[in-house]
Amino acid sequence: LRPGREILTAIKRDQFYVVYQPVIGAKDLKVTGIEVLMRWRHPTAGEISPDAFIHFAEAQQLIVPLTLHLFDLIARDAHVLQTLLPPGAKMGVNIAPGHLHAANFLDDIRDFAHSLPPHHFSIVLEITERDMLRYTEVTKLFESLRNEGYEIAIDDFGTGHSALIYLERFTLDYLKIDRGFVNAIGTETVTSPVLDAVLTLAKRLNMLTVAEGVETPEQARWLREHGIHYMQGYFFSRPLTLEQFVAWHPPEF
Ligand code: G
Ligand code: G
Ligand code: G
Ligand code: MN
Ligand code: NA
Repeated sequence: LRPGREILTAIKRDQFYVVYQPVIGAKDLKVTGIEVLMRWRHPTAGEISPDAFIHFAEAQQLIVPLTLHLFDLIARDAHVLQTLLPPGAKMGVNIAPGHLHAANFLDDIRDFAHSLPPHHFSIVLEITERDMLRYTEVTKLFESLRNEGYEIAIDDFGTGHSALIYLERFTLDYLKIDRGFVNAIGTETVTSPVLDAVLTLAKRLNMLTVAEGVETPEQARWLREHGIHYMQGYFFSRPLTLEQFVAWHPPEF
């Protein structure tokens, strides 16, 4: 299998599909939005990991057509998603650096926004911390995006390098705390001082916090007691196909 060469074919043959992971408000435990994740089911190779195909798409200069295809897939589902999510629901989409730097990025996001039912979804662009190093020249773009009402999340926070300087340089809306931190709650030590400090830092920067990879009720409780704003993870729900999302009910606490 040569994933790069096959990406365009796979788009044409409708081999990509999307899954949605609910994001839960920490106060009322209601669904406030979703993160959209892309999947590729290859007819012979089976499920191909997004880490692999996103990497290949970037290397082959195909990340823009692939992400535009993702936007089309979301638009197809949007009328159903609208019935499952409250007005103002956040829709988190992962953005690869190769797309963010493309000349048409802002237009692509506007087109995507216009393809959705009006006034229902609020688009959150998830940009990984490890990519932040390459973003010194995107201050203006971030400003334009935020002025037009799009929100920006720093994804996988805690896994990259030299990220703190970027928190001062850019105004960002959400800090998504990598699941590595969440995993450590209640295991390594009784307290989680680094995670505690990260939450305090986010508060000082006026950023909202999202905990990723919440797998147990103990983790959810710790996070809520320490002021997390939003949570997502297997405890609440795995990423779901649209069909599965329609049938899904949040866990009882
Ligand atoms: O293999 P797994 O159990 O993770 O599949 C989860 C769901 O993904 C199933 O409900 C299946 O219908 C859906 N799915 C798998 N491949 C495709 C695909 O190519 N297109 C769409 N739309 N859904 C798919
Ligand atoms: O989706 P998990 O289920 O396996 O995702 C693995 C990695 O792939 C994560 O880092 C996730 O952000 C990334 N990923 C999943 N879907 C997309 C997508 O549509 N675009 C980009 N750029 N990355 C994605
Ligand atoms: O990098 P990003 O945060 O966009 O990717 C999210 C990844 O985390 C996806 O691969 C998704 O399937 C995975 N994920 C979501 N919830 C959980 C969880 O509770 N535990 C684990 N181990 N992975 C999760
Ligand atoms: Mn993400
Ligand atoms: Na993440």
